[in-house]
Amino acid sequence: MNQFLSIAPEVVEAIRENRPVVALESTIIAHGMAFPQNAETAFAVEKIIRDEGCVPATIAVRAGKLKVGLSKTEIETLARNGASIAKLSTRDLPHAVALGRDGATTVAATMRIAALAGIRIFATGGIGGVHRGAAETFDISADLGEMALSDVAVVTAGAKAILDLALTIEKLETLGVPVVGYGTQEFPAFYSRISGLKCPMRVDGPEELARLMRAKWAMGLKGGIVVANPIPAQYEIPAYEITPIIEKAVAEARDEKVEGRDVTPFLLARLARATAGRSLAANIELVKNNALVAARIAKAHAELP
Ligand code: PSU
Ligand code: MN
Repeated sequence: MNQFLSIAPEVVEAIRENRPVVALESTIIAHGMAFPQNAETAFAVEKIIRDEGCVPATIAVRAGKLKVGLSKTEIETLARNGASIAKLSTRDLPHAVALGRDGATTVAATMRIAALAGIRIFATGGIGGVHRGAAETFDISADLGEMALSDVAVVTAGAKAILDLALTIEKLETLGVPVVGYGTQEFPAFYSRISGLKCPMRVDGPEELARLMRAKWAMGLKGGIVVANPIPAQYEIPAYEITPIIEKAVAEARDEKVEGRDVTPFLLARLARATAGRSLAANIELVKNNALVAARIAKAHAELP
């Protein structure tokens, strides 16, 4: 066990007994949504995973420890103090650990910590990717690089529509990461089920995905799997409605010189405001749906002969 890890007893036991565990990130709590919806969503997601017979493990950094499995109080602290909590990607972990800091972990950092703990499935809302205008800004989320390194399957509603989805898929192809449509051939665009882009492969159901996971890692192929799971139809915001709003938010970010780790939270907050909360409602529902699918995959993976 890595000396920097601090794993909740319930999670340790489940991992030891090969019972299904689903990892969850904390940046979405601290920086992806506002209070109190962020706390409510974090608790709802953990409950969905428990109701499926799995153990949830929300991941963050506390006093320099890589914490796997947070208490209710710890989740609530992250939710209430959003803006003042550090957003930690993989590159930030050594500093936070060495100096005994606290922070919320992105998809990249959560994948790394989950892999260290031996957790193979992780549910998020949407992974980071290649930002629009990346040819000039070079803004490509570390989530993509991590996908090539950590052996974790990440259930995600495609990638956020604030990104350049075509370039995101290209980058994942270069990195050798399977992008698997879950019950669809279409690569979903977070708020919308349709992006006009295709996934290079498709599976139908948790057993097929579990077999893909085993095949990949048993062959010694390192790295993650993108499980592209579309938002349920009743909650989607059609692309023609959300696209102009996104374009406006991206232009505002550029005009206001928002950079680095602040870009994604800025865009999410602008969208929530511009859609009078509709993007937030969609975000909440797709996260819950991803948690449900991740739990089913975790069970199928634990039950592989
Ligand atoms: N998905 C959401 N909301 C979020 C994020 C994902 O629905 O807030 C976060 C994730 O933690 C992801 C991060 O890893 O945004 C990407 O940030 P960046 O683009 O700076 O890598
Ligand atoms: Mn970035």
